[in-house]
Amino acid sequence: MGQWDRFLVPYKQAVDELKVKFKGMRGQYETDSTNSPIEFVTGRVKPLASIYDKSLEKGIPFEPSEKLARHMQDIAGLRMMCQFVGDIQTVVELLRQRNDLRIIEEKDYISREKKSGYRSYHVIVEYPVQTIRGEKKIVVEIQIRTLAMNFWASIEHSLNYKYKGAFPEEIQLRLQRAAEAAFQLDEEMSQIRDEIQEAQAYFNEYKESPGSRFSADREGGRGER
Ligand code: 0O2
Ligand code: 0O2
Repeated sequence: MGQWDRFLVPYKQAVDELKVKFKGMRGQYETDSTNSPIEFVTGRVKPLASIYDKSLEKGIPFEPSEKLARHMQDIAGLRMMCQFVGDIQTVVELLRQRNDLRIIEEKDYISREKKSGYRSYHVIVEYPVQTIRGEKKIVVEIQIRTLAMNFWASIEHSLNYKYKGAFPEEIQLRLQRAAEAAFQLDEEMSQIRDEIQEAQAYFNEYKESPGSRFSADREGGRGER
């Protein structure tokens, strides 16, 4: 196993463990029949090519080292998606209450969006993983955002990759406007949050009831649709 592979093993472990734990939080809301502030969770270890690009950008030597681990805070990254802007603070509060991780820093790109139009709430944490050589504290970046913010960020990220950050002015302007439109959508949805959640609770209950065409009890279950 190469040096990089060895260096990245605990990062993968941190991502895998936190993914299970965060998905578990969503599961607990479901068990309680309460609307979950978490819609879905994804996670990844930063690909080596991206670590290389970012180390050049930040002027950190590209080598598996303590310095890199300290200065590149998103080698392990988790993303938690929420339906409503208001859910984001609920999720942040849930993270603050946990005793299996320590929050190092919070970055609020929602009240103060980036110049690109990017909105998201970042929580940088230190998470201990147990290895055969003892405990290792891993820095993890958790991005918390709404589905609309995620939609915008995914699109912008792909375009960024294509244009290598040097967007034509027209595209940059449109992206900024699209970011505002996405935020408007979030605001509109927040206005009818109660209505939406009532409908979702009704749908979930109906889905589980015997005889419902969505019921797993019924022959064919979900696959019947
Ligand atoms: P389910 O049953 O689909 O909810 P793994 O390879 O298992 O380690 P994982 O979790 O499958 O990794 O992949 P990843 O890329 O980290 O996370 C993708 C998860 O996010 C998948 O759920 C997708 O279904 C879910 N996802 C992606 N986009 C959306 C979306 O727009 N809405 C919703 N609700 N979920 C989305 P799982 O974990 O496979 O479970
Ligand atoms: P990836 O894996 O390709 O997404 P700092 O040193 O704190 O000033 P740093 O370390 O870049 O700067 O942290 P920042 O800006 O707080 O957050 C980094 C990550 O946030 C990025 O990772 C993106 O995932 C996301 N992000 C930040 N700004 C934007 C943006 O304008 N558009 C999009 N789509 N995402 C953004 P990377 O490094 O891009 O890696």
